This record gives sequence, structure tokens and C-alpha cells, in this order.
Amino acid sequence: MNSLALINEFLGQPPNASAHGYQIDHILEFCHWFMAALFVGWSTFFIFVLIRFRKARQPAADHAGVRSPISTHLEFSVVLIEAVLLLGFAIPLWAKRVNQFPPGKEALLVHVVAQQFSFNYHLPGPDGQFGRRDVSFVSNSNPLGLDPNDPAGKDDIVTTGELHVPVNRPVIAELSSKDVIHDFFLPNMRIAGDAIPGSLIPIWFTPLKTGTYEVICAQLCGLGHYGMKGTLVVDTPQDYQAWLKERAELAGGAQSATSPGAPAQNKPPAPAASPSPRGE
Ligand SMILES: [Cu+2]
Repeated sequence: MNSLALINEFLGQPPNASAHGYQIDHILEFCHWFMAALFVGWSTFFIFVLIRFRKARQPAADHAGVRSPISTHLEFSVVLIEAVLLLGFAIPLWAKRVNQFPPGKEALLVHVVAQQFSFNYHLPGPDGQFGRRDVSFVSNSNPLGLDPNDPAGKDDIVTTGELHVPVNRPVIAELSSKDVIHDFFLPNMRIAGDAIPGSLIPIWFTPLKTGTYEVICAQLCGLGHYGMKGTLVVDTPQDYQAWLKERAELAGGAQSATSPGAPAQNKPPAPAASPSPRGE
């Protein structure tokens, strides 16, 4: 941590815990210091102008105005620095985040399905395959509409509110929503992505430090919006395997509870469990 990082702390940024987060912090730090320099610079210039062109010193208006090229040079420099920031740092970093996803084998893929008002997580279980999901199977005990007849889904893990991931392994979170637009925001991982009904939006990050972090919804999605606060637990690989095992056992129990073909409870169907296509 260099002294520049102080400005992020001062602004209330939680500590970074992801691999790419340092680059984002760096841009934020630089931008804030640059804005501070601009603020001091332009304020000084403004005060200088007030004094230099005061009425006592300039009784008659000068219609030609300022002839010095300094302000032009200053403005050009500011535009240049901003262009370098945008084209040299911000856009390449963004492009890397969007285009250079880690290879599928290396990364952990998790489906994040937002709803009013919680985040549901769908993991493939030991077989590594996601079970089919369909809106017709959605019920209180099956919030994602896992197809009970699909063998690939038998060992799938579905959790609500808490997501576990292993440390030092890239995580791809595929975002979707069952109702309105939410935003899956992991402040410590310096990543956020909108969860939009009818869309699958992947985001990725690599957690570097074990610990428990906040998950929040960053779109005002309704009255219970605040209640979407959840937890991301970054485990050591051993702890993660233990958690997977525990959840898989629980999932086995839950699967038999919702016996295949059991009709969804008598309630209006939820809008949709993506990624099934829908005709809205
Ligand atoms: Cu939300």
C-alpha cells in the first residue's frame, strides 16, 4: 500500500481482496488526486482573476480580453491527461475484464439468480454439470426451478444469501434475474454486474484473501432492496471442499423432499428462472 491508497480509505472503500482490484484502486486513486489538483488549480486561478481584474484596477472594460495563451495550454494539458486516463488505463482495463475471461476448466462457474429480495446461487455439484432449470418447477422449496427429472441436477447445490468460493481461483458468476433489474455487487472484489431478466451476464474475479465479505444489490430494486445484503465467503481449498460436501449432502436430502414430478405449490408462477427462453 502506498500513500496514494489513503484517498481510497478516506472515501470509505473497503480493502481490496481481488487480483484485478489493485488496478481499479490505482485508477481511482489517480483520478481523485488529479481532481484534487484540478480543484486547487482552478480555484487558485479563479481567485487570481477576481483580484487581477477587480474594478479598482480595471475601471474601463477591456473588450479584447486576455491575450496570454496560458489558459489554452492549461486546458489542453487537462484534456490530454484525461484522454490518457481514459484511453490508456480505463478502457484497456475494462476491455480486459470483458474480453479476457479465464478458461472454463480453470475457473469456477456459478449461476447467480437474483430475485426480490435475495441472491440465489446455483453450483453444479460433484459431477460438474448444471441441471436444467425451468420456470414451471419454481416453488418455495425450489427457488430456481431445478428440473427434478434431470439427472445432472441431482447433485446440484442451490444456496440463498451465502456464496462460498475457493481462494486464488478465478470465479465466473453468470448473472440473471427472476423479476426486476438487480445488481450483484462485491465491493471487496471490486466487481459488480447488473442482473437483468432475460439476460445472462457473466462477470469474473479472482479472490486473493480468505475471509467473509459483503454482497449487496446495487440497483434500487424495490422496498426490500436493503434485505438483499448477503455474504461471500472465500475459503481455503480444503474448507471449500468441506463446504461443497456438506451442501451436496444437504442437496441430496432436499432433492428427495421435492420428489420428481411434484407439482409446484399453488402460487402464481414466478416470472421466469433463466436461462430458459421465454416469450415475454
Ligand atoms: Cu436487488
